[in-house]
Amino acid sequence: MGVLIGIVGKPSSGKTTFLNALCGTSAKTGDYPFTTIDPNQGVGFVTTPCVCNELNVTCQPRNSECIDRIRKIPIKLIDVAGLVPGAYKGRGMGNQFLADLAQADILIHVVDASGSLNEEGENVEPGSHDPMIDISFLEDEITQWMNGILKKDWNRAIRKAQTEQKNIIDFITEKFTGLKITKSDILHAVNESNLDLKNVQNWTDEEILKLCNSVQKIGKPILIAANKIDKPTSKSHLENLQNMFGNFVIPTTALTDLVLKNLNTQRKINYISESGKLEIIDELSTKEQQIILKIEKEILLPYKTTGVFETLNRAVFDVLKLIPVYPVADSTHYSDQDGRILPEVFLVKEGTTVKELAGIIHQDLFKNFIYGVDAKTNRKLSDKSVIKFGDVIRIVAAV
Ligand SMILES: Nc1nc2c(ncn2[C@@H]2O[C@H](COP(=O)(O)OP(=O)(O)OP(=O)(O)O)[C@@H](O)[C@H]2O)c(=O)[nH]1
Ligand SMILES: [Mg+2]
Repeated sequence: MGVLIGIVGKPSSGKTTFLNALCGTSAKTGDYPFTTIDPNQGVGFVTTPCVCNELNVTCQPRNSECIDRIRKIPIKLIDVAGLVPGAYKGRGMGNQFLADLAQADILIHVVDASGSLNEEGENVEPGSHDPMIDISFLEDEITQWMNGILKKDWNRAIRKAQTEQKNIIDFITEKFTGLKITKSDILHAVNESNLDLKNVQNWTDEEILKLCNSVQKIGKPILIAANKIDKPTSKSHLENLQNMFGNFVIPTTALTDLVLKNLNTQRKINYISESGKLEIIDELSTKEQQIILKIEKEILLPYKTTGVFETLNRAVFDVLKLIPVYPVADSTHYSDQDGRILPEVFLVKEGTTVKELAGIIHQDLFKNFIYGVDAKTNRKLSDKSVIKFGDVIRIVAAV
């Protein structure tokens, strides 16, 4: 359970550096393709204003942190091997990494915006490779991977489903079992693809591929981190990407974030990645001073931050549209049974009902659900009431 973010992209685009910057991990990075073979995992965090401010209480978080009334909520990340065209057929590191992404809710595509690597992640004349190509091939690979899963034993499975009079949406959902794709994602994708559910045996290969592309867009959306913006050749590519994909592109420099975090750990600077705030607190070598000056001028002044943290927050709140909710056992004191105030925060999909929240907390609460209580207003909530951003909720269940 919990949110999992997959970091994907061609070799050497900076995926592992991105993970290390976000999670404080020290997984191996390198300027040659396929440095990563087995996936690396880490835990980063997203932030949201904590409800303790509005309620004027001091919270005692257990599954998260609260610093200056900002909740830091942990998020799991997985960084996989570089992806090359034809990976779904086994090229490069092949299909394995696709399986590693099965449990991901969203993918962050780390792109080399400086255009200095070809599709295989090999060095080319800086600026000469168009990152637009990487974006279409990556989406294509994920779609083809899903297509392979859906089409496996397609004709036989369709006949069987029809004899058993199985609902076709259920049938497709089952095909994607284990890929964290829901029935409502499939329904949405089928509707978007204009496919005739009564005529499934006549769907063409092209139509099925189109369906898989919709399933990918809905079930595993991709946010683009235009990385290496510290390199001069990234400027024009970044503009093109932003013109094409708008808000789905975030300018980033993972290496810069990591350099600043390392200096922060050494207590030479105070650096807050979330805001881009930087302050020198100890003597720096001439080389370090030059690095800081360059970063301030070329990154923090024009872009405000290195973009790394923003990518994660945007993935969780803007793309996945998750909202924070604080379950409590005592709605008067906003606490758990032990009197701990606002101990937990959960991230749930917009539109989640109170009863669904009960199920997320514990299956027993779902089974024995009676009603919910909005702790801010003390109002009773029915099973179908929809959770709002920052709600504090008590679930009342039969014991
Ligand atoms: N200039 C610059 N270099 C970067 C940035 N991010 C990563 N790099 C460098 O790019 C190279 C590749 O970084 P990795 O993090 O190993 O890339 P990867 O995508 O994990 O590569 P594979 O595991 O081989 O697929 C390393 O030399 C990094 O230091 C960045 O923002 N700017
Ligand atoms: Mg790597």
